[in-house]
Amino acid sequence: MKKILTLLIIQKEDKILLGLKKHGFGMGKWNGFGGKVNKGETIEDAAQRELLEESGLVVQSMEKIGVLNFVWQGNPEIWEVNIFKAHEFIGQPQETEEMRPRWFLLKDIPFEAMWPDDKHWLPLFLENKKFKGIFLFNQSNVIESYNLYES
Ligand code: 95L
Repeated sequence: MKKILTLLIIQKEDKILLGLKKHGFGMGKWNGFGGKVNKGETIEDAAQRELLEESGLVVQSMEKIGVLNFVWQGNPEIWEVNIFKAHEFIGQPQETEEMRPRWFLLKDIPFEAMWPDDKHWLPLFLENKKFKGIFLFNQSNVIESYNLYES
């Protein structure tokens, strides 16, 4: 069982926009914007829709930077997360039911309050290096093992 998901991070000069997830899975962590791809929707359309739903922002162009697979111990689902970067956007970041957006300077990225895989791939992302990888999480959402490579 494979689920296709999106993750979009906006990078402007020396900062990135993240959102504090207010409810549900990953609550309390600073995330990129994204979610599930619906039937009949392209991955790019889903990335833009989720950004709008979660932050109020519209982007017209984005770049695909990476693909990560997440495997969960005790769960047959594999998540394929398609990771995009945008530089330009329309609108002002809005707090939504789901997310509280905030800009972080690249030197102050809150890795301790992010998903633990981020410290591995976000440095590549910030340097526009394309990557692929796979992360195995245990039932406490701790990384058991991973493989990550530039592509
Ligand atoms: N900026 N990174 C994220 O938003 C992120 C990173 N890794 C994850 C791993 C599992 C998961 F369920 C969610 C995320 C996630 N949102």
